[in-house]
Amino acid sequence: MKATAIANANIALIKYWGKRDQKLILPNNNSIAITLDGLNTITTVEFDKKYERDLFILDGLEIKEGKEFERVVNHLNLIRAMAHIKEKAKVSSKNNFPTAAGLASSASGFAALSLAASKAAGLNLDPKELSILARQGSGSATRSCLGGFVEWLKGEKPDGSDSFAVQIAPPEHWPEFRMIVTIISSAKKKISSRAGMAQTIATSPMYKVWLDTIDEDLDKMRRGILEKDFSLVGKTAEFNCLKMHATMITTNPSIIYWMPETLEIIQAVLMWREEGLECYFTIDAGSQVKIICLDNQVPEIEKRLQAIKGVKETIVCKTGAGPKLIEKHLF
Ligand code: 2P0
Repeated sequence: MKATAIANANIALIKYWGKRDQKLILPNNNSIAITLDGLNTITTVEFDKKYERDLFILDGLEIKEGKEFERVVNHLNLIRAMAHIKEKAKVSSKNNFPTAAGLASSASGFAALSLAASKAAGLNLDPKELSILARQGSGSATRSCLGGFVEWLKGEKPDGSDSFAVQIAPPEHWPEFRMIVTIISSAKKKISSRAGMAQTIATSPMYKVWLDTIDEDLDKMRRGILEKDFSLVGKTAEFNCLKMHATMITTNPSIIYWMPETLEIIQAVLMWREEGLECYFTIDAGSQVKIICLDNQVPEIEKRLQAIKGVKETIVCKTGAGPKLIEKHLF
């Protein structure tokens, strides 16, 4: 009744922003992401009658209450109901990157938890079933249930049975594709994505435009990935990111995740492109900027990033694999 899983984070090229169902976590639009190698969560889960309550340890610290704890317990409850078991669980989880800094830790976190806990509970889920389960922990986790270039289908059904992840292309389809994650601050953000997207739907006049123009972005992105058209992928990702931030900025009260360093990197990327160094940026619900490029540009971009004062660290990621079970348990 013990299992351990590793899952990679993912970064969206076409963003998920807004839910049609808060409880089942059903999105208003499809999204497309790359699963990143190198940014991962390892989670061990054990169901056993020796545990009187669910225990959750994150990066070595026990979390006994609060929203984070409740989300894990709710997820365990879902899995207990699926497996017809009653035992409480011990969950230990470790991220190899800063939590909640706009680096999608909930994506790798709920993908790893879903795989480890379902296995520990005696279930053998296929990727579709796993992504439907992970989705109910955190929307972006749906996409971390497969490797490579992944689309999360919004689905139409009220029960969410058609809202899951599908692979557009495996990691080896485009070995030169890179994402450079820049770290400018490891501080936790003030407004969660969950609250931010709800506020956007409720108050931003731009949200309608977001929904009206999303299919065009999705079509271009799918085509760009399949044809390995780097300019199309980069331009479309950057534009989609800016549209999402436009909906955030125009909520009431306004949500601005960007910090001065964020804008500094944006300006730099635009300038580098004018100079012929082709790269693009994307930014999630946080201040960190991710730069999209091809492998031959990485040394030059890294050199230039290091010259920007506010950049603390850079992490170069390739497209990574989907989640898998591993033998080495955390406890
Ligand atoms: C994305 N984000 O597509 C978008 C872009 C943030 C900005 O998915 O409420 O943590 O758990 O479903 O998955 C972050 O949202 O939100 C996210 P919930 P989640 O990556």
